[in-house]
Amino acid sequence: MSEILKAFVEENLSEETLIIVSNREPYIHKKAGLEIKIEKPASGLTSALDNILRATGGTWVAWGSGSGDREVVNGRSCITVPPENPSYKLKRVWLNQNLIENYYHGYSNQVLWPLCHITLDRVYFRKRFWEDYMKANISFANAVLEEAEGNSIVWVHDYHLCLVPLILRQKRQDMIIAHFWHIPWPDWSVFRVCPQSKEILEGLLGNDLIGFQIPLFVKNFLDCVKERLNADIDYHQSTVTYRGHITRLKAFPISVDYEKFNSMASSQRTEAAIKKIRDRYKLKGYIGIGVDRLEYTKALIKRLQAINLFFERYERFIKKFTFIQIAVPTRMKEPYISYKETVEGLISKINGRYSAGIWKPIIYIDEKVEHKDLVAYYRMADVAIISSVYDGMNLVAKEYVASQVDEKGVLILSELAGAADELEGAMLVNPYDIEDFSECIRKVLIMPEKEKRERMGGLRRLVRGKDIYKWVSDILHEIVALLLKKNIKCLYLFDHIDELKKRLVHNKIFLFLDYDGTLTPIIESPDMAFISDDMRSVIAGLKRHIPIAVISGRGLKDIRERTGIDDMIYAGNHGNEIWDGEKTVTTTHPLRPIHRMGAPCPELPVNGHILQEFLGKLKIALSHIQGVFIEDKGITASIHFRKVNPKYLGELIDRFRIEAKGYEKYLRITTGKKVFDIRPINAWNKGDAVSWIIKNFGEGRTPIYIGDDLTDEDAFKAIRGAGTGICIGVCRETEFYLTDQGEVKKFLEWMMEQVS
Ligand code: ADQ
Repeated sequence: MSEILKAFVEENLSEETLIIVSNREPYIHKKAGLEIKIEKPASGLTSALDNILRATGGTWVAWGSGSGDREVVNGRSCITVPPENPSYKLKRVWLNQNLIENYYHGYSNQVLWPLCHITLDRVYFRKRFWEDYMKANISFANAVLEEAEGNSIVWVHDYHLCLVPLILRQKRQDMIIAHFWHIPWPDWSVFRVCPQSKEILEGLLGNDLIGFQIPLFVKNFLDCVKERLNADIDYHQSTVTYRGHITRLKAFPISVDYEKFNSMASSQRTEAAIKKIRDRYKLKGYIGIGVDRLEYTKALIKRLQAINLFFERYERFIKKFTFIQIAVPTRMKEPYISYKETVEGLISKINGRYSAGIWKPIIYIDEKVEHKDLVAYYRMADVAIISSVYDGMNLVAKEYVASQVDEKGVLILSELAGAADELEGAMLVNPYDIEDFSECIRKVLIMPEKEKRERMGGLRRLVRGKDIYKWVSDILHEIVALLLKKNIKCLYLFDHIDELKKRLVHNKIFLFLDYDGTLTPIIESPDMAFISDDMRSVIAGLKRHIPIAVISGRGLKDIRERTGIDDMIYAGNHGNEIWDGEKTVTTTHPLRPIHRMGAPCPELPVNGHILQEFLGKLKIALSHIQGVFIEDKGITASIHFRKVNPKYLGELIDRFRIEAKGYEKYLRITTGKKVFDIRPINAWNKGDAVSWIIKNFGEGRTPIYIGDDLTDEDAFKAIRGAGTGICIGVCRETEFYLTDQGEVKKFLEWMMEQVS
């Protein structure tokens, strides 16, 4: 998989350099007497990203937190890593003691971390935290700018660096900036607690792309933007347009290096290690495992309470079940110091209560265990317990699955961890319900072998198919799509009008005009969108010299009446009904011989019926949301929601999505400007109509198509190479753009001068 990723990067990103920015560094140099030792932190984030940069090369910008860090870098604060096989550059950002206290331990860990994990009583805010958070973010952004080249792609990580994207954007408009948010994003009722909710959201909206772990966090983020900022939100496309910049949001569930864990766990070294562990602790019976940073959100206390209750309720498991808790101390400050003490106190209490002879119920290892050694614990454990009260993903769950080469273990997973979204086959628990939790441990221990294997087999297939390389590759694909978009060369037409002039043989033009958004502005009520008299008379004048067709998603009758010019060609219903100037015509598409006429098409009885059925369901599902207008145009339909109060947009999209499930096979649903357009999957689009009209009424003529919407892109594509597309607003599919309907009129007047 790593090779496939490498090939993808070489093919698509060979001109670009990747810069990863995170708070934690992947390699820490620590002084140990006269020596300098290298450590790798235990966090999921760093282990995942190190793998990526090893494969792609590039730069990693991070806080130089180690006591020996300054001694090993060059004059630009850089060092190449990993030490055993230098493959990329690590650039260190230096933070003084105040910044460490206020930016890291303060704002990051006492405000954003507990806030996003909905542990509001642990949120502790001081003004100086925020001031230094801003300063630290500026330092990180400056370090990026020192290393960035013209073609750099910046990939920022996590909650420590929310302001970096906006700082970079203000300096470099053209830079591709993506962010991955590793922890949960809470809903607005929680996020509003943040005194800097506006600044945090604005900082993040400097990104082109923000990745979250699961769709719920995407939705929560959009809701927060909706409540806090005056931004344009497209729930269907998951984009936010704020101050002219578009940010795309998407869920990318992070994963682990399946092959690495699988092969480490299968090795003879691991088999020998398992034997050693069994001998050392005199292990008999079932084994449970917990592997965590000593972090309150991982809810070790809830887990221990459940284990305590388990032994209290099911005494027969005394001496028959041993739980090994491996916990690496983290962020050694308050509240973590007290948390560690509470955890250790509870373990002593449980061990004091149930120990029998040399057996004790909990073995506690409070140190870091390298992955190559950790796999032995994972492989030998009959059950792994993950009890987070909230968690972005939780990589331990996936590491356990990847290491379960004998497929006999069972994963108990908190339903509040992001991993629960994907890991079907895990036994889900609510960590707050310790009775149910303890009962779940019992169920797992007595579970038939067959069921255990089936569950673990399924889980392993899942994690194998969606490993860390798939995660990276999904994000990089999205970044490449952004790159393509950024490289669009759509020119302002009036700056290049001579270029167009040279190309046109004036009386050989065929002009195509979209209606809404092109001839009329987009307004709240589509039924009030009428063409101005001025616009009408320019078109009518022009029509005397060149053929013109108006192409619209509206019904044919509607579009003819609104435009109000006789004796002209019209295509309504996205090209599915065509009027030749005198009558509705029977069309046969040159490429797809589908016979199509005004009334529901005879070749599509099923689709016709399905559209009506879908609309019927939508009418019921959306009936309580004020401002929705369902426009049934016979062959196609539009759901307008421009008038819906932004507060209810989220609900509208959710309900629409639920109802649309299963219909995608038959119906093509596209999002326009505050509208969903619904068409039978094999119905014509505007491109089909344009091709047919040219063939039948304008052979040899050069098409010019002016449009503003996603549905016009089919037409732009259809005339590519043969004619000229003009978009209202910059777009990917056309060579030229105009800014608004006033400029369309100006252009038509210019045409008039050319042809008359
Ligand atoms: P974490 O909360 O740090 O990060 P988590 O997913 O719980 O990440 O993974 C922890 C990592 O640390 C695992 O790779 C595990 O093996 C390792 N680890 C834990 N205890 C250890 C020990 N005693 N010795 C050695 N290694 C140990 C955040 C989010 C998560 C999200 C990750 C990745 O909070 O929800 O899954 O980022 O995006």
